[in-house]
Amino acid sequence: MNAKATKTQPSPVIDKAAFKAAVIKHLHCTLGTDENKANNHAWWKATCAAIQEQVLEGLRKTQKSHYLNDTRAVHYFSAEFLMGRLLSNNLQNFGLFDVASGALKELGVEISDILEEEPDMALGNGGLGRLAACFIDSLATMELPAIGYGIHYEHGLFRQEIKSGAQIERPDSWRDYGNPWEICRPESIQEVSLYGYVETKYGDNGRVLKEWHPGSIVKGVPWDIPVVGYEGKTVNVLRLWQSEASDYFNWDVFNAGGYVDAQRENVSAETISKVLYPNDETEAGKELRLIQQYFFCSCSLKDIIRRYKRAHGDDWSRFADQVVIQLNDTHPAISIPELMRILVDRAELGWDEAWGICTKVFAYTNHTLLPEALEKWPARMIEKILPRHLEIIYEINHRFMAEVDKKWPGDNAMKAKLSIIEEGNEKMVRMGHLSVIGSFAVNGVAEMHSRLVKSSLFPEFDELYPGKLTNVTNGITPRRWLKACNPALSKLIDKKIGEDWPRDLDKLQGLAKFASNKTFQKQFMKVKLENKELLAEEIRKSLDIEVDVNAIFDVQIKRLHEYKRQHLALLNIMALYRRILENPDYDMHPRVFVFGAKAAPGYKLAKDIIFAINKVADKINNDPRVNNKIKVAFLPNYRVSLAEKMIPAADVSEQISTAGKEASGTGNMKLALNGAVTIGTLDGANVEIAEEVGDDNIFIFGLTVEEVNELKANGYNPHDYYYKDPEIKAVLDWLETDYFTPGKPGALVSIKQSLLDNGDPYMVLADFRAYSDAQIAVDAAYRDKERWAEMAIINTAKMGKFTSDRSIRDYVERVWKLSPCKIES
Ligand code: OX2
Repeated sequence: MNAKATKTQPSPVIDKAAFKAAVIKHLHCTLGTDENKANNHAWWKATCAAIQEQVLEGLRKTQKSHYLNDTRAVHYFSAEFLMGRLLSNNLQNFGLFDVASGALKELGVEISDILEEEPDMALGNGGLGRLAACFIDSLATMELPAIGYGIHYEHGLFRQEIKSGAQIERPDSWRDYGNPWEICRPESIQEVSLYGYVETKYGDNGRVLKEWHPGSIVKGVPWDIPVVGYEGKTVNVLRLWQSEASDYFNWDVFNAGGYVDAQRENVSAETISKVLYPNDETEAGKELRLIQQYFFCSCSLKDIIRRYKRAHGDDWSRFADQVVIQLNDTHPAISIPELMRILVDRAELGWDEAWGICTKVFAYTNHTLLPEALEKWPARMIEKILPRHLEIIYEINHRFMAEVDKKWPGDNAMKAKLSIIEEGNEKMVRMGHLSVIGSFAVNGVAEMHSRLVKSSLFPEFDELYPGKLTNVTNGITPRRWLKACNPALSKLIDKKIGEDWPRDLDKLQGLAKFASNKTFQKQFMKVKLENKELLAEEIRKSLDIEVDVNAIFDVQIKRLHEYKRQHLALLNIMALYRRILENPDYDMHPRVFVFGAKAAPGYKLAKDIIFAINKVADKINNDPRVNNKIKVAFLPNYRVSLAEKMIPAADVSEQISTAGKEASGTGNMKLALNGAVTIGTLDGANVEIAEEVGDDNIFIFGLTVEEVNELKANGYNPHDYYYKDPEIKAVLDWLETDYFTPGKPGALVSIKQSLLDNGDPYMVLADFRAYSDAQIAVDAAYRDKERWAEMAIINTAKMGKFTSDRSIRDYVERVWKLSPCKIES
């Protein structure tokens, strides 16, 4: 029996006729074309313009209400926002998707075609940037006063092409033909200082005054992207800064002489926001990257202060009541000394008062324990670009060292360990330490990760500041990751449990009681099959590979990184292939392994793994002996809009990182929400997913963190596994031949080398057998159609916890202390 459908879908603000008229008006008046001439791109732009009328109306009302109520707001500082496409979501949020679709149909246009015209806004690398995008969606939906601050990159994450199996990077140009959503705000331009030197002066009563004489000044031009909440009530903004040359010429520095050469080394203003650094989880230590970070932090802080002053003048006493700033990783950590500089040098507050404000304003999210991702900047570099900030960092550290001495008197080793400054050949500034010291709250992104942050990354900080370190488990927006990307499943769920799950995802729990209902199982799996047909079509178009939609769709989508272990999946595929060659009757349900992954352009082994997957795919897909039991499809240019096609079609979700390495993962949540069953290690949020769905509805395998550490401590030797397990040996040796790369033996050998000669840093061989066995268990489970359907349904039903609305609620309660603001119409 169907639950009574509660009607809480956003009700459309305009009807079909009005929407159609708006589209035509924009076709004529905004784009200068007409219905006969317009191509899909023009229809897309006109449709965006039509909905943008509603968006801007909502934005105006929201800003007015926030201003009149003088609300406390959260400012989400992030170097990355991976927004993807906006049209479909904006339509959904205003309840206008069906209206628009109907209006366009009457004009002879298919909405699905025009949605494809929109370039992804790919201003981020992966999970960290997408998390920021999900969070601002939830903030708007929950009617919380919030603003996202970031960088208006001219080029987002590179476009990936695959040529002869290898990744090629091409520039991404998401704004080439104009972006219909963004609004330039020249009235809010800010200026940012760089380089130069610091002059010490003495004011009245001997007060030391520092004056920074910058070597150059650049302009920050803000572009606002409206962020529409579900049901369209609150429309917040994402403000992205673009750099431009300012007309300022520093006569002061010029006249002092000797700076001309230094000036020549400076990066030109326009370069600052030119391109997103494509390294996920690696810190490149490049000067331009530090400048990018400072650039957007400085612009954003000045913007916040301008707004604060409009209401409170020079009275700083309420600043920390009105403003909270969340630092998305350490990328914006330079904000801490920047706010100190503004308060001490500009507002002339005493140090203690300024520090008191600062440490009530900032909160910091840690996303990783990987040492290569923990940012450190050479003190010399900071001194060159931001001479005053280095002085301030030293002063913060000096006072902090006194605190450490109080707690651990005379313990110099402790001081060296906790200092913001790492001494060595080259003095380095540890941005993580600066962030922990300068923030009132620090969080990890899943329970297990936060536990490790406390116990292994920052244990002494936890002792020094009890209660500062906390957890907020990540989440994903169900509006994009179910409602918009999987309309068929959404409609089925609406029918079964009502329509209010997109704002209250715990409602999905109501599906659990139908998990063993045969009719519902059939309906659920029919939707899955339709989604698999759509993905099969995509695979055919993109790769010219035919896949069987009755096969198990096994999906691994994420950045390519050794710790994520795409090569573990590859070894298993090769092992299966070998078993089939040895025994043509090898019993397995047909499976399609689908990959999507970009490698950082400078990450050689990651690129080698992509190459190997493609080469193995070529061979297997074209080997008649395999008899279509295995297909391997590596879909190029993995991005948000491609994820939206892959996720609804997945049967199996691969989450196979080495335990302790994946802080949370969010793809794991998206896939499970869409009814995929996870095969995974006890890592990151997999642990919490397992708790929610129960052990019977997930395939957990492999070493635990404790076991990984123990094995490492006892001296892990991958050769033991190579010699003891003949299948491992055979598969690794296979990589050395020219079987997959005819005429080019050794083309895939780097993978074998990393797993043997290089010590297998992520313990792929140690987990291989357990993984392979777990895959056999998956195969067996899939053959019981009803049992599988039940598992898939339970996965969807139990994902309530992982809505980003819950994450935001946790932040609001534990960190931000914010209240919603109703928008007056
Ligand atoms: C990622 C983490 O690797 C991933 O586990 C997590 O889910 C995501 O952030 C969002 O919290 N760069 N990307 C990440 O960390 C860093 C650093």
